[in-house]
Formats: sequence, C-alpha cells, structure tokens
Amino acid sequence: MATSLTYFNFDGSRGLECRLALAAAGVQFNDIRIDRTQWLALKPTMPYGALPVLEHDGRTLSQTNAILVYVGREHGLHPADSWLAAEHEAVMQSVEDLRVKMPGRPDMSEDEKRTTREEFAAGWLKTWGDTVEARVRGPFLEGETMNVADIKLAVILRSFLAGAYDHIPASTLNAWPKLLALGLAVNAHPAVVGYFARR
Ligand SMILES: N[C@@H](CCC(=O)N[C@@H](CS)C(=O)NCC(=O)O)C(=O)O
Repeated sequence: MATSLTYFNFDGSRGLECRLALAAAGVQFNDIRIDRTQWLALKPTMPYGALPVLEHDGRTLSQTNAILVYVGREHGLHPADSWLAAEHEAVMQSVEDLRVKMPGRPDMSEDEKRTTREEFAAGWLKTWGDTVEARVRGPFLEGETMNVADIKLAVILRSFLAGAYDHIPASTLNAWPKLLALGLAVNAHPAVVGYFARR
C-alpha cells in the first residue's frame, strides 16, 4: 500500500509533525517536499487548499490533527481509551490555537509586534503552558508511552527553542519543566533520532 505525505521543503511545523508520526509508526512513506511555485499549481487541487496532505492507498486526507489521529490510531500512537484520546486531541487542538493566535501580522511594526507578543506570552501562552504542564504525567503526556500528541508538542517546542517567534525567548519555556522534558524525550525517541539521521 503506497503512502505519501506532501508538505513544504522544511523540517518544521505541521509537516514535521506528520513526518515524525509516520516515522514513529514505522510507515515507509514518500516524503514529497514542494516549493512555493509547485504549491501555487497544486493548491486548487488539494482539499481545503492547504498542506500537509496524506495519501494512503488511493485516498487523500488533509488537516494535520486528523492525519495524526489516523496514524496514531492505526499504529498504537494514540490512546485506546476514548476519554484519554479526546484529552490528547484537546492538547493537539490547543497547539493549532497557539499557531493561529500567535500575533505578528506582516503589516505590524516591529514595536507593535514586540508589544503584542510580550502580552501574548504573559497572557494566552502562559495559560496554555500551565494547562499542558499540568497534564504531563512524564516524561510523555501519558507516562512512558509516546503518542502523536507528544510529537505535536515537541514540534511546537522546537520552534520556540529555535527562536522562531521573535520577542518570545526560549527561556519562556523554563516555566514548564515537564513540558521541556517531554520535548527532550520525544527528541531522544529512537524513531525520531532515526528520522533526523536519515535526513
Ligand atoms: N488547519 C490546517 C492548516 C493547514 C495550513 O494552514 N497549512 C499551511 C502550512 S503549515 C499552508 O498550507 N499554507 C499555504 C497556504 O495556505 O496556501 C491543518 O491543521 O492542517
């Protein structure tokens, strides 16, 4: 059965979440990486006009969290218990909220961007981090077993630690030691180490 994942040609964000989930699942997949020009041609043909898109066995699935939950359910990377699964899906949706709510419209001045991001870090982001921190059993959300929600969290943490969000320093994460440890545990997982070693 052929599986492919289409996303932009960089190791981050929603595409990396899906690639790592497939790698952790042990799925051989065609990692289709496209540039902006290719995307403009492809966009009208893609469901919801966005990436990533998973193609499996002649079917197409879009929306990152749907892809992650599908891969997780099929390969034991999502809780079997419905309530726990829903809790993980809530965490995953909160990461999407974070991405959408992150201030920084292109037309903002640098001063406005700094002010709104500092307010965001002290307000919405603090509530988010405190909430997720309280849910981490350690090292992963559910204890010793890594799930797709852990992968999603680790990818957003990578962005913060890499300084992807100007005016929100990596040190902001120091308030959440269990979350930081979760990120390290995902990065140390053999499937994740293997994925980056092959890149
Ligand atoms: N809700 C969607 C959002 C997808 C999304 O916005 N993807 C971005 C890349 S991370 C994209 O396709 N941007 C190009 C475009 O919208 O034209 C999901 O979770 O997959």
